[in-house]
Amino acid sequence: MATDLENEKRLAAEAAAELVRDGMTVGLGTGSTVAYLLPALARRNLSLRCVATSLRTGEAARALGLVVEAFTGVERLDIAIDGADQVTPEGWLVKGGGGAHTREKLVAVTAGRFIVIADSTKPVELLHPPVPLELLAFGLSSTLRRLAPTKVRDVPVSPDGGVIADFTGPLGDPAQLAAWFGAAPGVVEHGLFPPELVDSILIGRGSEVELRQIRPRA
Ligand code: A5P
Repeated sequence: MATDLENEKRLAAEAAAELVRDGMTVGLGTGSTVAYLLPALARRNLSLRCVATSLRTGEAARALGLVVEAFTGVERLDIAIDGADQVTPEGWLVKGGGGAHTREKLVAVTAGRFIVIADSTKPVELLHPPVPLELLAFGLSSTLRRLAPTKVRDVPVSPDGGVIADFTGPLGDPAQLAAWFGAAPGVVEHGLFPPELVDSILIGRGSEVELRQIRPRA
């Protein structure tokens, strides 16, 4: 079973790597599905400039010969490719299982096309908890009380010094919940990604890859 899932991740990642063209600027996501993207991209021997959403992805990509730049000076990306924890038919995502959702969202919003890669366990009809959060350490107890039920995750702080936590309450309407998190002082970023961010989702299913086109093709 584990092998089947790994194969689905690999198939989705390899299909996404084929969407990348020579000369592009590319955002690289984080996670076990993206781990299959990096070698698939490196094998294509294209001239690319990449930015990475985590230190781990950056190191892995460089080790494979990909050019990874600091995101500080990059205004626009042609494409970004990343995994997700949950995907709905409408294109809502929950991300941040690896705690990298703040950088992932910044990279996704910068990209002309944001492509999501997933195995067949990721599609859901309705999003469910937990929703990952990154919180400021300053005032943490106050923020946690206002966002209850939210628990700090037992992981290191993010590379930007944020505390990784999980909201475990009911989701209801994801747009309303996203707006609530977005307006809450102390929240650096939340793991709800709206369909407006997503170009398409590639889902590995058995030996096939299902394409869900979220944004209408230009
Ligand atoms: C990292 O913080 C996450 O958003 C990942 O992109 C997400 O958890 C998907 O990871 P896997 O590909 O390992 O399932």
